[in-house]
Amino acid sequence: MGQTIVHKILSSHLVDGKLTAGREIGIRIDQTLTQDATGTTAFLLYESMGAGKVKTQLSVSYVDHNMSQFGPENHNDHLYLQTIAAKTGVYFSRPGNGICHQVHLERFAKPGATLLGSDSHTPTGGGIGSLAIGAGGLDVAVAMAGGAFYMKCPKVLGVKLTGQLQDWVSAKDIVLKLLGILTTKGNVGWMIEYFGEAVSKLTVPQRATITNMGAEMGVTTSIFPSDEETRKFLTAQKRPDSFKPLSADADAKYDRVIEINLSELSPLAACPSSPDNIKSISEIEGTEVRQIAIGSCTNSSLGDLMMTARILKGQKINHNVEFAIAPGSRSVLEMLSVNGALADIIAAGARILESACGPCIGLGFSPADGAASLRTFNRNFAGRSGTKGDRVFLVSPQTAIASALTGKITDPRKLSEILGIQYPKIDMPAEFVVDDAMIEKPLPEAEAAKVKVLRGPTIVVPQGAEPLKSKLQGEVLIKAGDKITTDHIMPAGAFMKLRSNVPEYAKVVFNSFNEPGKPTFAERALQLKQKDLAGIIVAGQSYGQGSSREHAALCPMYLGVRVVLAKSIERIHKANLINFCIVPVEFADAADYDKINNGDRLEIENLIDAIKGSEKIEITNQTAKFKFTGRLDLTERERQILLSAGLLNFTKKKAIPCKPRG
Ligand code: MIC
Ligand code: SF4
Repeated sequence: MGQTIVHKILSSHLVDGKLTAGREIGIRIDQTLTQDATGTTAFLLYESMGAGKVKTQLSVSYVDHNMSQFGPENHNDHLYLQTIAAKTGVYFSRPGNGICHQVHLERFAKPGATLLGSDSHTPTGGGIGSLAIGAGGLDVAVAMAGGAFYMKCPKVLGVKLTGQLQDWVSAKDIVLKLLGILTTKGNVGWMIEYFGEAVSKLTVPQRATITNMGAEMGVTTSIFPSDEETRKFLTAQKRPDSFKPLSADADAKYDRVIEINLSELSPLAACPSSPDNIKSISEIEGTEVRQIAIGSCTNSSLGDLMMTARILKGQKINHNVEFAIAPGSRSVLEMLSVNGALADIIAAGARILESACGPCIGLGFSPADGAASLRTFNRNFAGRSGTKGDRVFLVSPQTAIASALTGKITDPRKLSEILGIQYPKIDMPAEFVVDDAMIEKPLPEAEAAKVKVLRGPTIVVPQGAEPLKSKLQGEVLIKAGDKITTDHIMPAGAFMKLRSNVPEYAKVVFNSFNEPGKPTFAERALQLKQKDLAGIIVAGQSYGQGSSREHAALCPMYLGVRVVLAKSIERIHKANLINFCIVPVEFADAADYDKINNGDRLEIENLIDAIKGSEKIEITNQTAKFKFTGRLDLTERERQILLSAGLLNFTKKKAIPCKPRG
């Protein structure tokens, strides 16, 4: 039987296990990426492994998230990252050079390569045919040290694209359509592979918009074939040698196929406050909008910004709307300025934000109370914009600009009727401006040895976990509902500057659930810890959606949380829990969730024995006086990690050198 692209790349990188869906496999990682908000911890943990120079073909450290620099924390992190990169043979993309995923796509990603990134949107690289996977920083640190990356061998969902996008309908609408079908939960263990006649009509950045938002579905990654469009993009980026063709065999079989006819698509939006709350623009048309932003790693490519400039040429932003752009990379910004498009955007009344994550992660440009905000981003989780009770809609650049001109949510297809604006056809340049001056290359050995690593006083080396005890006694610290995101667990925005100081950052675990005048989650957890009782988190379905931030495990671990008991847990977060020795348990019978309350005392008699070899674990609710069963869905390796008190110890004990399969 023929192979899918996913299987071709997996089999050429397999170092452990067999390619049977659901079974654990280890793959060799060719490239890694880290960004500052997760990278500081990743490099601190990497240092504590004593691994020296990175063993990958290429590792890049980006600074793109924490760029507001209120106080010394962010700059301390930047200096640490710059010097540790120089020491360990890692490329360093300086602040201002752009958002990691956009820059990586432009300058480094390769068809057929494996890429592991400490950011959930690493699958952006799937747009160029890379098998690009998001993971926690510790997993990336292990990969930098030459270790394999472990995951369950995925099932492959083939998404067949047919037809042709109509004018004013975009790649964003394709992925929003798919989000409406697949939703943000229930897709753990799948990878998406795109195929079909319409693929060749999408540019690499359009494909990257689509693979980027696979992260919102919870799939392990998404990938496109590598074809003439890929060659064109790599040639325009002046790295034609990185090209290699890649497609599924004609008789490849997918585990499931979904077909999307692009000719039938219309502009869509993800409405507040979940990326899968999809409505067509016609359903929400006319809603008054006060704030609009174009940017983020989803929609900030040259094509997106040229579209913005061409539509805005000679127009003015509606006076009720604050409108901002954040180009995805310095190269995009420079090209806009050289070709004059930036002048048209400025003349229309746009605010120009720096090439960084910015408002996407609640760092500035938060909307007013009650104001609807339209963004071309990928996440609209409640409060992520920095405003409690926010109303954020995720849309395409075309819809965003149309609405910016009218002040109301507007179907861009009506722009010609309303303002006489014709659809601008955007041709990609044959050559991009390529200037890697803001990317520092690895140093020769002798020079690297002389580099002094700068670790400012706000940087605190994270502590490892305590070993688990055989008898666990603990208390339910929080009973949360379905679809709890890592933004709920570990808020970003203004708190993100505390990323490299776990004791401080841990104070805001589950901050949005804290009530004024009552002890916070962190205070209650530390009180329990002092009494030698474990903290337990109880949650519904799809716990830990969204970002890869391992702080959502590391900080609860610091506070003494030892068990997460949920109806289901998302892939990256589950791996992070295990890496930091928090036991992920799923309810065998979801009905037991209803019988547990905040503050209940739970007891597990034989925790270590269960971790050693059982798929079930018996739990007693001493408060409500009943016993129930939890599921331990763990691979043998994950059991060993838990028994070793986390991945760091496990790796120190038993480093797995990563060799190609012979
Ligand atoms: C996000 O979009 O939520 C982030 C911020 O990029 C995170 C990483 C982080 O929390 O640092 C992600 O997507 O993994
Ligand atoms: Fe940055 Fe937003 Fe992309 Fe995360 S989703 S990497 S915060 S732009």
